[in-house]
Amino acid sequence: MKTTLATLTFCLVVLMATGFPLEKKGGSSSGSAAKEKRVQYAAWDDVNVIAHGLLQLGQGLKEHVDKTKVQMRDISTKLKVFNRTVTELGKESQKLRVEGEALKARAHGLEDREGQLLNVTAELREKAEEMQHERKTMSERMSRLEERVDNMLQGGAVLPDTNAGAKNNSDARHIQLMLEAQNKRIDDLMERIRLQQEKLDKQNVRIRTLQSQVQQSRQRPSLRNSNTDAQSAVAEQRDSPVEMASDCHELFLRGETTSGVYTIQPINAEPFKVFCEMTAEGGWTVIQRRQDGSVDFDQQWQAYEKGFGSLNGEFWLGLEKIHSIAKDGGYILNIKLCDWSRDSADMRLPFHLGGEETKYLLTTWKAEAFSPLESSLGTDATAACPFSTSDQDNDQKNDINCAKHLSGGWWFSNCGRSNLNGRYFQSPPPKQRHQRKQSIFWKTFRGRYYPLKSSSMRIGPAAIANKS
Ligand SMILES: [Ca+2]
Repeated sequence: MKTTLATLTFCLVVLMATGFPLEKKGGSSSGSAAKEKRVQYAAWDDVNVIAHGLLQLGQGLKEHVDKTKVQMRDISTKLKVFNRTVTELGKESQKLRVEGEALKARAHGLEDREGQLLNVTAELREKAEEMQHERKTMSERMSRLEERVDNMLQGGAVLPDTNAGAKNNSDARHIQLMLEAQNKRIDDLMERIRLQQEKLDKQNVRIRTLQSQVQQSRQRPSLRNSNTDAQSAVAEQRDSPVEMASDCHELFLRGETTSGVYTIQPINAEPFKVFCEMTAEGGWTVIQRRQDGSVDFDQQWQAYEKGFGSLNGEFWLGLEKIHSIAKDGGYILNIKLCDWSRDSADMRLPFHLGGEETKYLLTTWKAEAFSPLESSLGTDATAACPFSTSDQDNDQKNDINCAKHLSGGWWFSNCGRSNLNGRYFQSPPPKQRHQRKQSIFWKTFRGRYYPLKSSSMRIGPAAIANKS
């Protein structure tokens, strides 16, 4: 461009220097023809020079326009790329925001749970303190009594009233028994407090991890990196044993409200799948379901230990899994029965299930006496019963193998009280008694020979049952 301008300027200067011969021609009208011709030649040269200059100028301008076009194209390509990047960044940051919100919500949920656990722990601690106080009072009374007994024994010859001595002795024995019972309760409570504390610690770890994740996803400058990191951190968290809920109620407390199949991991156990029934009061873990006879329940010890059937249909969860969920205590067993005229029964009993070494001893208890309905499972006389199958006879009938005599595996005592794992009979049931007695029955609901239409057994922490 500069060169073009220089050329043009040069041409103009040349023109000025020649004194614009064409104008001069108009100025001297009296000049000769020869002179005129010379002037005309000079003017032609000038025109050539100018034309040449203009040509160069034109070329220069064209080059400049071409260059500018290329530059414009570059700039517009760059702009497009920039626009795309801005849109992508916008999307990424939106995704991150959503993820951050989800993490925050989870952290919040965990904080709530921590609060609940703290309350429970405080309650338990209070109870334990009360117990300890009671124990102290008892032992004071005990030592006073012992003192009195000693005094009486020392002055035995002088004391004619032997009845009073005997009475004091029986009082002392009574108090000693009470004291032992109290001690056992205190030990139980201490153990529960320890377990609660363990859970609380795990929750705390989880809350801290989540909080730091939320923090990180907020702070990280590179959007793309933080996105993948947060995702992998969440995935890691899901896979870690701390993350898995220990039962359906914990899932419920974390915000799961839909019944269905979930994976849980009780403390000191491998993860496994369960069917959770989410109700308004909490999350129940289903351990048995009969409804259509689609699964054969006439199985042996190993099958009853591991579990069988389909979680969405009929199934037995498995003694080992039930034990691992409920081993910490404080669980309720909820049994539901239904007959063919749609009458139903519903029982809730606190229970404890021992491990393999106890043959999965089922213990049930109640503050008051068992109701007639409940007495088909537990009675005040025999509230604890080991599990039996046809290949493991642990029942209380010496001459009979209840499981072989009937069908399936159950906590058989005398073969005649209940069996929810018996054979499934469609309606109408067989007429022969010896067949019907192999069925699913509950003596104190519809009698010994009535094959029930459906049954379900589920377990949940006592906290659920107290709510309903
Ligand atoms: Ca037997």
